[in-house]
Amino acid sequence: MEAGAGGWPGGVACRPAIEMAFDDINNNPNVLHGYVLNLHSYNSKCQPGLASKQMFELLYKPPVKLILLSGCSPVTTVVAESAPVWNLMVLSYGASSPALSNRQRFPTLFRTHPSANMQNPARIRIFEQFKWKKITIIQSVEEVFTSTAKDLEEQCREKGIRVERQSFYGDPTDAVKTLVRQDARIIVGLFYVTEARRVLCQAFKHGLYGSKYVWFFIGWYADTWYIPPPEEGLNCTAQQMATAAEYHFTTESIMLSPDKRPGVSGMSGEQFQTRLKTLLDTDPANTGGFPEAPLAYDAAWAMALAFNCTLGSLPKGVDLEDFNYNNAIIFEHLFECIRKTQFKGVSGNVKFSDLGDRIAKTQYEQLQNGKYVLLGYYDIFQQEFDWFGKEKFFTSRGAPPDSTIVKESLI
Ligand code: ABU
Repeated sequence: MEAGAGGWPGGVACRPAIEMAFDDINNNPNVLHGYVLNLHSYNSKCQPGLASKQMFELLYKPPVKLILLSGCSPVTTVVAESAPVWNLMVLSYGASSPALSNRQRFPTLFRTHPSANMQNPARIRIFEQFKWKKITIIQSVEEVFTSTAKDLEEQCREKGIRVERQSFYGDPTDAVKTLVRQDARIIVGLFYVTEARRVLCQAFKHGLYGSKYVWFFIGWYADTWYIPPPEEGLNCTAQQMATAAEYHFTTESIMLSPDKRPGVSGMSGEQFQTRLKTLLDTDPANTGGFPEAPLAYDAAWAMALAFNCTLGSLPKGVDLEDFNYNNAIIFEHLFECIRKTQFKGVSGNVKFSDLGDRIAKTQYEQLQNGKYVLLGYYDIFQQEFDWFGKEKFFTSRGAPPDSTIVKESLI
């Protein structure tokens, strides 16, 4: 399963990454020797209804499938809620929703994509850095963003940071007007990229950009995301969008291993990316799913290594090819093997928490003069904050205050 358009157009780069992994695994004599992995895929366009229909087709058309790979959060949610009924494991390479970290609701889900909640302590670290005690969240009403916003609000409250929250479905115009009325200054946006462009355009129209404001956007959009594609019919020019986008901050988990040494596939992160670029027809900076492609490649390896481990652990006389949707024995062995998975992938060390989540560091970037500049890193577990001091603001006074400063004078 993949997401190819819609909420997150990640399939454009993630599909070739998964195909590359299948080729590499099939050509590797040390993994699944004597077996050939076959991919059966559909483009669910990040639409959960369409994905449910496609999943039934996949399951009821032979051959029997051994595992489901899924992309974006809304699709992973429906797939992972249903999969246990067929004794199927789900590996997601593209789902960031914090709501998926729930073993009651998603008992057989593991993901190589870190949860969006990982970004929240990193955001709070920046709020503290610039002494912001009041922030505003604007989000679209999808579970992935609602659960992220709820966690951010709770964590801010614990740190004494006041939070206002606005949500919208589809058209953000009213929500942006409310931000203006509320005098929002430090604004965190949580939405897919099409909505991000609509919000930015409305921010431009309502003057919610420039020296008094700091915007935080999600860091996994393509580098040129704010340039409006003509088919979206946005009422803002590319120049207006670039003006409103200048100096925004982003946070995102590190998805490409910086280690130059090769991992289990024989490639380093950089070598993987160089190879992937040769398979794409479009500019990587503008290709959906390019940042997440290492997670997709590693999801396929996690699956293959777990099959390999299952082959070695099954009782005598039982083989992987005996699997059917009523077979709990093979399923239980596979679950244990994925749970224990640990390897050096092109996205970093792959290892899952008890909730099936991936652990990763966060990186900060800022758009400066139309280019993203790396500002630093935050490691949530070690609580290590590396800040390079490269941030820029519109005035020499530095970071703007989080609200209007009322000057009081004694008469
Ligand atoms: N980095 C892509 C996340 C997409 C999603 O969670 O739906």
